[in-house]
Amino acid sequence: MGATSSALVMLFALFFIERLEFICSRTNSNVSCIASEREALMKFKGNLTNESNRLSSGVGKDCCTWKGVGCSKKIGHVVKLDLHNPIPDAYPNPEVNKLGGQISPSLLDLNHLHYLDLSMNDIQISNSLGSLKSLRYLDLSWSIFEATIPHNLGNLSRLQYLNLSNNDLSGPILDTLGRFTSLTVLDLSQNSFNDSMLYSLCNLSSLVHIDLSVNSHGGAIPHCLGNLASLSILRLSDTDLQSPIPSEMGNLTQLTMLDLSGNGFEGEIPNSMRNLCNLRVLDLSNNKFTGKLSTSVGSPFGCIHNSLEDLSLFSNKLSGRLPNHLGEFKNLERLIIGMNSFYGSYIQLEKGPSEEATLRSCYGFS
Ligand SMILES: *[C@@H]1O[C@H](CO)[C@@H](O)[C@H](O)[C@H]1NC(C)=O
Ligand SMILES: *[C@@H]1O[C@H](CO)[C@@H](O)[C@H](O)[C@H]1NC(C)=O
Ligand SMILES: *[C@@H]1O[C@H](CO)[C@@H](O)[C@H](O)[C@H]1NC(C)=O
Ligand SMILES: *[C@@H]1O[C@H](CO)[C@@H](O)[C@H](O)[C@H]1NC(C)=O
Ligand SMILES: *[C@@H]1O[C@H](CO)[C@@H](O)[C@H](O)[C@H]1NC(C)=O
Ligand SMILES: *[C@@H]1O[C@H](CO)[C@@H](O)[C@H](O)[C@H]1NC(C)=O
Ligand SMILES: *[C@@H]1O[C@H](CO)[C@@H](O)[C@H](O)[C@H]1NC(C)=O
Ligand SMILES: CC(=O)N[C@H]1CO[C@H](CO)[C@@H](O)[C@@H]1O
Repeated sequence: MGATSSALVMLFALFFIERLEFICSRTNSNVSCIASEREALMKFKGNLTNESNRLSSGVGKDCCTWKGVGCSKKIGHVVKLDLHNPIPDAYPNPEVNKLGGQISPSLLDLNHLHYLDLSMNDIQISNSLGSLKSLRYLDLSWSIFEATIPHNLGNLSRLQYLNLSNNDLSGPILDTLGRFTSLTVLDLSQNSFNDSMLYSLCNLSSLVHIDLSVNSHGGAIPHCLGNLASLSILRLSDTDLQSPIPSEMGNLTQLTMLDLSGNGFEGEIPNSMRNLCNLRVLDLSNNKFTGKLSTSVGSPFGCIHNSLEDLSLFSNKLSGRLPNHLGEFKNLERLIIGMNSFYGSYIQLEKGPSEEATLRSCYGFS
């Protein structure tokens, strides 16, 4: 549990520090904008359409006080641009808050930019993005108007947070993923990536959160994924993955959430997964897993019994008698086991230490 907390603390620290620095810089009237950076921002703004009140200048010429701009208190440089669309579903016209247009190369004059959030807009991304070498946080979710990704994005080797979700992307970013050695959070979900990229993540040991769900990666989970010792959240649902799960998944002891649903996984659920002592949510539904529960997650040994809160095995080819010791899952609140070939009348689930911690719903018993 302690180790999980530290992974989560790392994750939150990343956001919190960014935010804190932003607030400090915004409220400190002494930080004033560097002239060349003001010029760059003006050009950048000039190439955007519908900039709807973002980057609006406050009082005077100090660009550090502009909405969405953050400067470092220490060095005075612009370090943050947060231009996410605050009202993505504006009624009646959802387009009205979206930034449009192109990213101007003038952005490169912001040498110290480490935070860029352009999410929920309609922006044309250019290659200049790959030259913003100081970037640590990049959010382009729901934002890329033309579905291409700069080929040189891999040059952003300091990135800690990368979110490209919901862009209908397919393309060569995959070749360069392995260069993001500082990456903590990677979200490529809801795109059309069609090659197996998991292998290239194996050396990225800082990863805490991976979401590749809803793509067409295909292939298998590589054994080396078990190297990602800090991984807490792994979402791989609906990605056309196949083959058995490697037993090295049991090495990911910091996992709190594992979603492998909606794929073609087969074979037995590996015994080693009993060792996932921090796993709270396990979704293996809609796959082709076979074998008996008693030899896998349902085994009476291993600490997964203490942590699991939500378990779905719905729609697999699991069989055999439902093991009595299912009742030993102390914190299980939801269990979905329908569409399998289990037998056994019913399971007595033990009450947990408090009412909240007892099983709330249980589907699939025939
Ligand atoms: C940005 O705007 C300038 C001035 O209007 C124009 O010359 C330039 O072509 C634009 N660049 C892009 C990338 O749109
Ligand atoms: C810009 O906003 C106006 C409404 O203010 C809208 O009619 C127009 O479609 C938007 N243009 C783009 C490119 O989003
Ligand atoms: C980006 O990386 C490529 C190698 O993949 C290199 O050729 C190029 O010069 C780099 N670009 C910048 C701006 O550093
Ligand atoms: C990525 O962006 C989407 C949409 O903005 C958001 O819902 C999601 O939480 C982000 N992912 C991560 C891991 O932060
Ligand atoms: C992936 O998609 C591209 C087009 O975007 C296509 O050329 C390529 O053949 C596809 N690869 C696979 C393995 O399906
Ligand atoms: C991981 O690192 C090792 C040692 O540096 C290297 O041999 C291997 O090719 C790397 N794997 C990937 C997938 O990049
Ligand atoms: C990883 O898992 C494999 C297979 O379960 C096991 O043999 C190996 O000892 C584990 N490695 C570590 C570092 O825990
Ligand atoms: C160096 C500098 O500009 N210091 C100013 C910071 O802001 C306060 C008031 O907000 C001024 O009194 C200082 O002179």
